[in-house]
Amino acid sequence: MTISIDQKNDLEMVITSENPPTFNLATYLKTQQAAVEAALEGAIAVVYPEKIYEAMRYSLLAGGKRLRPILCLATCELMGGSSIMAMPTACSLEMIHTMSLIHDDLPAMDNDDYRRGKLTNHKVYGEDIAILAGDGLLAYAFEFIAAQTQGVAADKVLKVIAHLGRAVGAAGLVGGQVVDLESEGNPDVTLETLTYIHRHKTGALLESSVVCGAILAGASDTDLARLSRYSQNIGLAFQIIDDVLDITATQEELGKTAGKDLQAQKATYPSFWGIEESKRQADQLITEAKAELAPFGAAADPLIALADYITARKN
Ligand code: GRG
Repeated sequence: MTISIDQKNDLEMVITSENPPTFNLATYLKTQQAAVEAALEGAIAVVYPEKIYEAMRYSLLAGGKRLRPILCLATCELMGGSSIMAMPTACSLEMIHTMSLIHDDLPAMDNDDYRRGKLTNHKVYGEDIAILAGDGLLAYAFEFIAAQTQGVAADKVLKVIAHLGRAVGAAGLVGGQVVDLESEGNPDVTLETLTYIHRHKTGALLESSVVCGAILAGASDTDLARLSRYSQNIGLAFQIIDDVLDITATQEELGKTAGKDLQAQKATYPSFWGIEESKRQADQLITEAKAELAPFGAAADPLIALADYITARKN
């Protein structure tokens, strides 16, 4: 008897269900990244005035790890929801993240020429259009959730919009960026201030990625609190590793200028702890993050593997 591909796959499923395979992060990331790329590609059409839509698409579709959307999809699925429910929010997280990178790279802020291996938005379109491309992405992100989310009750969509709005504004990214700008070149920045900067500038959107995925799936308050602690820990670990990579990785690996923190006289975790202790602190945060997921068992494998990826990544 010839075995068809489907039957062969069925056979493989029987074999693997007897010996459950370990979760394969590389395959998972590839699948999820492809799904996110396809959704982002279809999210913004180029219409009149074409220049602004092209500028928005230039940075949005420039690659990147797509970590925030993937965290959102993974958490929604962990809590019993579907990727269809979460995809508009996942895309909007990437729109917000991308707009924050466009504005962060402006001459008035970090003044960077490269991002995601390409020229920065203002280098291609000019500062005026880059500011507006960021504004366009930010506004569209909220419109996109409100207009495109399907299969989720309106009160949950509203909760997601409120959570994300808080994460982006002065209580989140904007606040973190302000303290970061104020601290530049100040040799007396404390560890508390540095942690404030990163919990807000980087941590707030990563937390929102996880929590919003859970809200969409209707997670309980207990699970939301648990997932919030998980995401706060991975958020801080993410930034510690970012600081380490700024010193240890090359421009080719990072896709942006390396060594910027030292050049701008920024306080970083390695400047307080050194590289090895910084890595140890990040590992400790990841261990604590993963411990929060214990009650979910094997269903949390994607979130556990994503936490490990944060410290193992090379860019
Ligand atoms: C949000 C309204 C609003 C304004 C922007 C400029 C600004 C306010 C905030 C700065 C936020 C910022 C750039 C934080 C750094 C976050 C960070 C570690 C970025 C790198 O993220 P990765 O490694 O990048 O996930 P990829 O390219 O992989 O997506």
